[in-house]
Amino acid sequence: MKIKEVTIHHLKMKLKNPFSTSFGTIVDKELLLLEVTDEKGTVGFGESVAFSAPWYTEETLKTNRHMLEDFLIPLVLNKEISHPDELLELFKGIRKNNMAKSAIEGAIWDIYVQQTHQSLAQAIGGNKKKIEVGISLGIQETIEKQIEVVDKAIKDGYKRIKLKIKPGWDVDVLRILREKFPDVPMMADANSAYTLKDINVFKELDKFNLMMIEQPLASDDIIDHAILQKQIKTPICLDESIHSLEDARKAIELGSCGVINIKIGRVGGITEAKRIHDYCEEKGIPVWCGGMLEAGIGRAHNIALTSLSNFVLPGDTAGSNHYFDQDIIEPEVIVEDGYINVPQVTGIGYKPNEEAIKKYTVSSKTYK
Ligand code: OSB
Ligand code: MG
Repeated sequence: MKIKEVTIHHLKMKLKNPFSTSFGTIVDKELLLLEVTDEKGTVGFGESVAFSAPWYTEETLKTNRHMLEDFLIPLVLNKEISHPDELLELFKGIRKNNMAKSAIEGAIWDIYVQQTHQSLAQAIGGNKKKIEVGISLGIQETIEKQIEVVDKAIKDGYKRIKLKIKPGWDVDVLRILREKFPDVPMMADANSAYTLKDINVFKELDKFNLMMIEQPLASDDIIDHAILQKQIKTPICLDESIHSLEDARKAIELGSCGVINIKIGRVGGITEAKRIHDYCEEKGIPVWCGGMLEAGIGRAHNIALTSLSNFVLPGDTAGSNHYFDQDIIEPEVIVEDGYINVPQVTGIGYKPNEEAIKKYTVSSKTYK
């Protein structure tokens, strides 16, 4: 294929429920939607999962636009690309900025699978026909409200419940939830809110039979995580610390984690995500697919990725209706009894809903 045109749409989608983590609260999900057209007129979509502010990683919507406009789009325009894997080499001279790279890579995978008449899952070697899903629940204002949202998520069929924790909202909350829901698969995500000085918090959490504790320590650390992992039996899952296959290799060699959360945006695309998956499989490290409150395009990519064999733990890919009144794809992503069916048709398996996209679009700019 030869890319002839890229349009960046800036979308703003109101979340049904504001999402609170140890850093703060997201009320509106803003995203860049990339519409990429090749010389045959095939159109592919990609989604940048960067947020408006750099609280999760250093990337933001604006840094993504800058990278796309000034570096990444000029690199792909009019280049002959025969397989999306080639983008890793093409983007090699640009350090990090993984979410920006991933947005354009996702759109190119979309074009590639349409032109080779296969589903995205099939193209990357995913065999699962349905995937298990969990749900990530934000910090609530009161314990009563927290119990209520957990109860609803269980009734909705989600296969595991992830609770966000922060200092002051951790051991007591988890103890109450564990007493109320003794058999539910549960885990906690700290988004880097602690240090090794908080070891007693983790020793307490260790008593609640959690599936794992996600990213307890600094977002750029793998050393202290290895020290912590030696002192608790609950597996540590790394999220923010893993940006590449190299990061995964180092963390696994050091014993910094027992599980890895793979996010396509954080690692720079589907190709790198698959490589991390393959490496973890070889090393006996289970993985699962994380979420970034994606709209439909990013969600569709996550579902295809999760069809790979070593995604053995439920991911954060909840149904569209958990996040938005209306998603930007048709059909929307539907969770039934805690499962999503992996689309088997050509392409990503969902069509962009042009009307919905238009409704949410704040601005669009085309590059050619
Ligand atoms: O740490 O996994 C995280 C959302 C935004 C940024 C970081 C994280 C999350 C979630 C929600 O946990 C996952 C989702 O429902 O998309
Ligand atoms: Mg996380």
